[in-house]
Parts: sequence; structure tokens; C-alpha cells
Amino acid sequence: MRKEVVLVTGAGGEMGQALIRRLAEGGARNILALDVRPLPEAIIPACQIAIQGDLLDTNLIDRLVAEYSIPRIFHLAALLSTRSEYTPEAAHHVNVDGTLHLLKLAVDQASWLGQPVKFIFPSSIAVFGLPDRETKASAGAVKEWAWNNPATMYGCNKLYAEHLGRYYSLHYRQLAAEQPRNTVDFRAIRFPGLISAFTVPSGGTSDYGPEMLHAAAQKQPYACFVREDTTMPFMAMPDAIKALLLLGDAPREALSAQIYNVTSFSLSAREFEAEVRRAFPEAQITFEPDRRRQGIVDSWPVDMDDSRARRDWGWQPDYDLRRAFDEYLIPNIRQQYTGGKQTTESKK
Ligand code: AKB
Repeated sequence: MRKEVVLVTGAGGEMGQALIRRLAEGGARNILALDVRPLPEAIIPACQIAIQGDLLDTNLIDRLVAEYSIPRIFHLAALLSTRSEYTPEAAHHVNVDGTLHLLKLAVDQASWLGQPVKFIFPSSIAVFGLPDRETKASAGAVKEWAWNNPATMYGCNKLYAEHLGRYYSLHYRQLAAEQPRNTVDFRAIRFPGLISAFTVPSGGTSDYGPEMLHAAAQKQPYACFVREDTTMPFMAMPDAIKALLLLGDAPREALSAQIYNVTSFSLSAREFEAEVRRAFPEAQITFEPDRRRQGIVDSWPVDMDDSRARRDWGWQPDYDLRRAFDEYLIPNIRQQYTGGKQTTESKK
């Protein structure tokens, strides 16, 4: 008998850690956590199996297919936008080839299981690419189909991975004599910048928000790499996890699409700074825009239209700007850096 597991890739990343905690809190005892780096000690007890390995390793993929029954996959592993610009080909390998390997694993699993495998995929605001600041200002909240011209390797990778997921769901081997009846039930969410009270992101371009906040809480100076007027949407991590779980649980018949925008609140870097200073008046924040990273955020919309997600699967964030800072970020960050009682993402 093959052991039934929920597979989480990128398990040691910001979103992976938060998702694993939430799944375990909800009673999941069968999490198979996969990451290319060793998992943080703190989440190991929440996992039934922890594997350090690379999605590009086909022997590992074959082993997973042979040893486990995997009806649900959360594929979170990725190289983020800033990191990907330094090594675009490596980003393509991880973000596209890694995803392709996992989609093939899902197809193989589906044929064993006799039912489609749920494949939940975090995509990103980075799939959008607005040509200039004037267009960004006039475009407002963009719909899923608009401005799909990413300016980064990461954005290209995420957009193509969405297409791959759609292909594997709807058209996989469409000319084969015997078409597979069960393949992949692919569901993707385009996230804005995410902010966790417990972890600091690395390698992203929306990182200026969380970096500013975590630096202030630790009484460290921070030079923000975008202009004060730079605006983009953000979301508190608990809402991102809520979105993954809600979309994963939604009945297939309720879904009119496979790709969904979600968002929570948009604010400028100056407004972000003001929020940080409300909590940490002594914060040492300066603005030293980096022309090239600025260009990336300038190509992302000020807001995303998430009405499709609201309509199809009841999406609604729990944390607007006020609640995100006052009830989730500031209290948990304070506690974390002042040596108070240790809390975790799941204990909001
Ligand atoms: C990044 O900055 O690369 C990510 C993202 C917006 O997807 N946080």
C-alpha cells in the first residue's frame, strides 16, 4: 500500500512554513515536505515526511511516484523576481522545468488514483507587465487577462507555468490514441506582495515592505530601494494561506477559470513607512531607489481585480490594511523581537 500524503514543495520558504503550520493545525498528519534546503527545525514536527531534494532530480520524482499516493499538491518552490534576474536560466530550470516535472508526476499519480490530482499553484502579480508609470496609474485594478507582458524572468516563468497547468488539465496528449481520462486539476492564484510577521522574504522585489517593517522592529536602519510614491498591492500571510486552502477546497463546478487574482490592500512605500513609524516611531528609514528594481515594481499594477475569485469561491481577505498592521503584523513582530513568548504563523 502506498502511503497517502499531501505534497508541499518549497516547504522551507515563507509560504511553505506558514502553509504547513496551518495544515497541521487543521489536523493534517500526512504532510510530505520537500525542499532543496534543509527544513527549518521548527516545522519538522508538523511533517510526516521531510525530504531534502531537487525537483529537477528525475530519480527523486520517480521515487515519489512509486512510493506515495499524492491526491493533492501545493507547488510553492520558486526562485523569486530579483533573484531570478541574476540567474535567469537557473530561474527557468527551477520555475518552469521543476513545475513541468511535478505536472508529469501529477498525471502519473492521477492515472494510479483514477481521479484528477489537485495541483495548487501560487502565481504572482509579476505576470503583469505595464509599459510605463503613466499606464500603471491609468490601468488601476487589472483583470486576469490584461497586461500579460511580464518584464521579469520570474514573471515569464509564472505566466508560462500557468499555461502549462491549463494544458495539463485540459489538453494533455490530446492526439494520443488513448487519451488519459484523469489528469490534473490545476488551480492557480496570482498573489500580490506577501508580508509575514514571522519570516523575512528573500530574493523578491516586493521585499521592501516586509524588510522595512522587520528592520524597524529590530532597531536596524533600512534603505528602501523604491521611491516613496511606488504603489503596489500587499497581503498578510494568513490571508495568502487562507486563499490557497479555499481554492484547493472549492468544488470544481464552481470554478469558471483556473487562474485567479487575489489581493488585500494597496499602498505606497511612503504609506508603508507611515504604518511602520506608527508602531516604531524611532525607525531609521531612508529612501534610496535602485533604478532597476524600481523598474520592476513600476511594471506591476497598483491593484488587482479579484472579483472572479470573490464570485467563484467566496474569496475575501480577513486582513485589510488596518487589521493587518494592528492585529497581525505589529503585535507578532514585537513579540518576536523583544524575546517574548514564541509564537508562530498559525497563532495569529
Ligand atoms: C517577488 O517580489 O518576486 C514576489 C512576488 C511579487 O511574487 N514577492
